[in-house]
Amino acid sequence: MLTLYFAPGACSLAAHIVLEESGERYEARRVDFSKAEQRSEAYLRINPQGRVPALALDSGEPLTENTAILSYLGKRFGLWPKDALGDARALSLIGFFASSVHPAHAHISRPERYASDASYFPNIQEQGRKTFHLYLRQIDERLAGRQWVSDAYSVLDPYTFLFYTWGVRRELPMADLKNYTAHTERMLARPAVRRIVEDEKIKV
Ligand SMILES: N[C@@H](CCC(=O)N[C@@H](CS)C(=O)NCC(=O)O)C(=O)O
Repeated sequence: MLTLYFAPGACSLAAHIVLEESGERYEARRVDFSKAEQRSEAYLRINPQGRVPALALDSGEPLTENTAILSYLGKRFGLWPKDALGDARALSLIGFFASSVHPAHAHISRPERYASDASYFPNIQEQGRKTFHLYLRQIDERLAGRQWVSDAYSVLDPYTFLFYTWGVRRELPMADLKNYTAHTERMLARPAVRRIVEDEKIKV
C-alpha cells in the first residue's frame, strides 16, 4: 500500500488529491509542521530534505519530490500522457511548477531560506509575491479555452489547483483570473477534491 506524508495546505495537496481519486487504498500520514516533525530524525530518514510530500511505495522505499511522485502516480493511475510528445509537454509543465512557481511562493512563506539578514525579508517577500502573481496570470492565460491544463485531465490539474489555493491564501486577486477560477470550480466539482479540501481545511 502507498503511504503519503503530507501537511495540510502544503504542496503535498496535489498527490493527496490524486491518491484520493485513484480508488486505491492508501494511507495519509500527517507531518506536523507546528511541532517541526519534518525535521525530526525519523522523518529525515524518509526525506533528508525535511519536506513534504514523500511517498512510501508498496515496498516501503520512499520517493520524494513532486515531479517524481506525481509523474509516478500519473503513470500508475493513467493520469499521465502516454505519447512521447505528451510526456515531454507534461514534464515541461511540471518542471515549471516545481522549479519556478513553487519557489516564487517560497520567497513569501520562507524568506529565511534566501537571506540570513531578516531586514531583507520584506523585500524578498514582495518580490516573491510579484513573481508568484505573474506565474498565476500565465497559468490563467494557458487555461484560456481549455478544460484542463493539458489536453486531458492529469496529475497536473491538482498541482495547478494547489497554486490557486496559495493565491487565495496570499490574498491575491484570484477572482480576476477567470480561466483559472473556472478551472478551480471544475476541480471542486470532483467529489474526491472536495473531500481532501475539507480534510485539509483549505480555503478556496
Ligand atoms: N522540491 C520539493 C519542495 C517541497 C517543499 O518545499 N515542501 C514544503 C511544503 S510546500 C515543505 O515541506 N516545507 C517544510 C519546511 O520548509 O520546513 C517538491 O516539489 O516536492
